[in-house]
Amino acid sequence: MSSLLEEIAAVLKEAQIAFREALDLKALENARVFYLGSKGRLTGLSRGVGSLPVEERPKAGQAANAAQAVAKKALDEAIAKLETAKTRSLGLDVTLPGRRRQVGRDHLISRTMSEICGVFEKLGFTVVEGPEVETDYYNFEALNFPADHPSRDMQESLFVGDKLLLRTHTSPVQIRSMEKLKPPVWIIAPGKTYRRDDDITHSPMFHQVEGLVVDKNVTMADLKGVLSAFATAFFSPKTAIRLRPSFFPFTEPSAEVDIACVLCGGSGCRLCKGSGWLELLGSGMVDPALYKFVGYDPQEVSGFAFGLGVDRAAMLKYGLANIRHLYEGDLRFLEQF
Ligand code: 2U9
Repeated sequence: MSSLLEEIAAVLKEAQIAFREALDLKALENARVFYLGSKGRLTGLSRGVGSLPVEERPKAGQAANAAQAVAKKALDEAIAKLETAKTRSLGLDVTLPGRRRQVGRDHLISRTMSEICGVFEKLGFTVVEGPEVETDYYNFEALNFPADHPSRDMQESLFVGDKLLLRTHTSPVQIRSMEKLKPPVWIIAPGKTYRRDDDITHSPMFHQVEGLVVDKNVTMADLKGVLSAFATAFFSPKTAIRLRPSFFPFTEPSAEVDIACVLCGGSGCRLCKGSGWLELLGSGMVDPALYKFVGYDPQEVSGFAFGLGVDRAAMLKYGLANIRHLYEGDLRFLEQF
């Protein structure tokens, strides 16, 4: 009897040392099988209790069970220690709080651009795109800009070569489209545009959406109807528009399009400087002189065109005080939209 108890104590001690000193989980598993497995040494000793005389069995049984429990605890502690060491060595601390996942979204400019294009697509326009580095021909000449027009001046255009510049508007995309398409043409050209301009409402890189319709019997009434539909869909169902005479080299007649002030609705405030109106778009009937550049017959077709600054539209719709907010990449600003 006493020899069995002594053996149990000795094997337990051996098992505790083996568990504590195992260098990795694999070695620990081997030690577990060796001492606590179905054919293990401590398990074998527990079974040995059955062959003792009946009166000795309870005490020996208790000792064997207790030894197994102590060994099991030592094993669990050793497993925990090795697992912690393993996660630490991976540079992982499972006790740290979880990292918050940042949910991405469209930048306010992209969102405004999609909203604008979305309205025109519902009105039957197709989106077209083109290069940001343009030739003098597509940016100016084919758009009826006189050779000495100030927009061709280095002051306003950003040249990257003798006859190559960063497009100052998206109109060249529409010339390129007309070269490829036959009327009816209902297209919208969104994209980045560049001018030498830099103040609180101007950035040297800005965004435009321009539209062009060339079809049979198109009149200024169509222009006004389309732009009025746009203003009500983009701003609010009550947004009125008005047209004022203007001048652009590529349209004749031309008109500035104002919308009723988004802040006061037309009664007059500091945003609209008391006038009740805000300038939003430029527009006009396509100058028939342009058709000769793309091989259309001005006797057969007529059209209208318009352009608006996306940055300005975003500033008015979302109430921004400074265009620079759109380009600073400050998440505290961007996450508000
Ligand atoms: C073709 C023919 C005509 C596009 C037009 C404007 C008037 C206009 C400005 C608004 C604010 C540019 O971003 S802005 O500074 N745009 O005033 N744009 S008509 O006319 C075209 C375009 C293409 C072939």
